[in-house]
Amino acid sequence: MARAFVGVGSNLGDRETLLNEAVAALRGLPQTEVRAISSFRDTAPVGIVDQPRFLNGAVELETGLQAEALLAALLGIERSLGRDRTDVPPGGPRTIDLDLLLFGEARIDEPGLEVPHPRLHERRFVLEPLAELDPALDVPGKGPVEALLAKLDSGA
Ligand code: PH2
Ligand code: MG
Ligand code: MG
Repeated sequence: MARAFVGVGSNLGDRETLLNEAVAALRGLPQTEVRAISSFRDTAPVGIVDQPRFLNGAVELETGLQAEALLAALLGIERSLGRDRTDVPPGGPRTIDLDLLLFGEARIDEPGLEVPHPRLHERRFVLEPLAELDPALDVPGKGPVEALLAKLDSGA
């Protein structure tokens, strides 16, 4: 079993309902338990700034799935909740985004699957929900989430 963390985000449609539906779908995955859910926070868009504000959170899972199978399941949940990738630039608006942030202590670099998520350590909308779940949580190769947040706060 692995302890995995999934980032959840939405900036199109009824954001809160979509995040709750995503969590319900995560509960339905085989060999997988939802252990904890962060609060959902309203955040300013990062990257493409000219798009609606996001609702973001993080979910802690205990799973017997392999990382590749979990990723495929996350993409399936995105599709089931109306995610349409046609004609949308990377980082553009979406009904639902489920990102595999951490998979135990694993470091994975495969086409389509990079864990820890490559931009996790510089994104407050990811670090804050993770720190709410576990401030000492280790990001392999980067350090504890609370230290990564402190680094952002200091502007370093
Ligand atoms: N996701 C992005 C790009 N920018 N900004 C916020 N605030 N929240 C997000 O989830 C987000 C973003 C690409 O996945
Ligand atoms: Mg994302
Ligand atoms: Mg994504």
